[in-house]
Amino acid sequence: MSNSTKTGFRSRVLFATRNMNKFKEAFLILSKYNIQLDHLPEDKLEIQSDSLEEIATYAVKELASRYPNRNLLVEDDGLFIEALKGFPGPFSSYVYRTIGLSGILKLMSGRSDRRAYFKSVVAFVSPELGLKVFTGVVSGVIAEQEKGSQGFGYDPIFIPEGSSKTFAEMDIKEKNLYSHRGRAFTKFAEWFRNVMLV
Ligand code: ITT
Repeated sequence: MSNSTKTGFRSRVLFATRNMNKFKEAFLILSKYNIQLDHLPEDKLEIQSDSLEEIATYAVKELASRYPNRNLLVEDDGLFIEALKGFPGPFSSYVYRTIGLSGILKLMSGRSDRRAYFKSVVAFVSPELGLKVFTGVVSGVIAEQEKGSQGFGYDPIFIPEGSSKTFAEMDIKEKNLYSHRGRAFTKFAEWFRNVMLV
């Protein structure tokens, strides 16, 4: 019997993201808790806001109007660089697509304060359990140059506290031990397992 059949429809969760890397990382965490994560390759509605919580909450509620009676998840992330007063933060996606990693490294050139953090906000909603928000943060530094070929997005320039490697030099399992996503989805999984008795 497959895992998804065993866990049943009620405890299955739909994760709306266009980013397969995010999905794979989240899938690995939830599978340890016996929670079946299904991929919904759909755009989420992204409002303009300084708050990742507000962006994720709005998006998951809007999704619920299109997919009623389901357990739904969205995740919004940001990279916050201290020396740049939190830039790119909620604009991380736009900044990645425009100036990219080389643009960030240029802005950081000659700066000794390289501290930064990643934040993940996971928003869940279902008719049975209502709305819940989980956050995960990882502190680290911006590398002097791009390193590694795994992962996605800002991974080649972010070194988490406690490691000397960038996220792009780690496989998914190792990245999950440190990452903002690992922390947020672990919080979600512990809560969901308890309420659903998965
Ligand atoms: P969605 O479809 O889920 O929105 P996305 O890739 O657009 O996928 P976000 O808007 O949440 O995701 O992410 C904002 C930016 O931060 C985006 O450029 C990502 O590539 C980047 N990012 C998010 N998580 C990351 C991680 O774990 N490592 C590196 N970059 C990350």
